[in-house]
Amino acid sequence: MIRTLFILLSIISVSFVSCSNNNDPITISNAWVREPPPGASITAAYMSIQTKADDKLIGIETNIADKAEIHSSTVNDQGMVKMQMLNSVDIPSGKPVEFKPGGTHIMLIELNRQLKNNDEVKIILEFEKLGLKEVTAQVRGLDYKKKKHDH
Ligand SMILES: [Cu+2]
Repeated sequence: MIRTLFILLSIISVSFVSCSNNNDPITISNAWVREPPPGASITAAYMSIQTKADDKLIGIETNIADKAEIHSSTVNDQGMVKMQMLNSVDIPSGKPVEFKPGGTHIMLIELNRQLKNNDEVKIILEFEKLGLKEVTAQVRGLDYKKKKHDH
């Protein structure tokens, strides 16, 4: 009986420890999705990604869009934003990598439902070494600087 209790307690403490943030090799902060204009079927997700070892982000999965791609943005001479698909993004150990408007971002293509301000969206990041990481991103409203996107 005591032995059973001990095993039970150690299982509980192990699962408690594995849930704590300090032990997680991947830290995601400020994850958000831009609220698309009504009827639009495309939007972008942004976040800050930090890992405890050198790794690479190699894929994105989500159930809110048919496709999710990693894109980079560059501004050309005419001030137009050009986006390019990336196969992976290096995440160096201990240095946060920012996915942000005007920079590297996650493109959500063929949205399968209308996203509204404050909705929560699940996005799964796939890392080359660390595997999968589920992220909850908050949808933020349309009060942002508009830029012309040239796909
Ligand atoms: Cu894009």
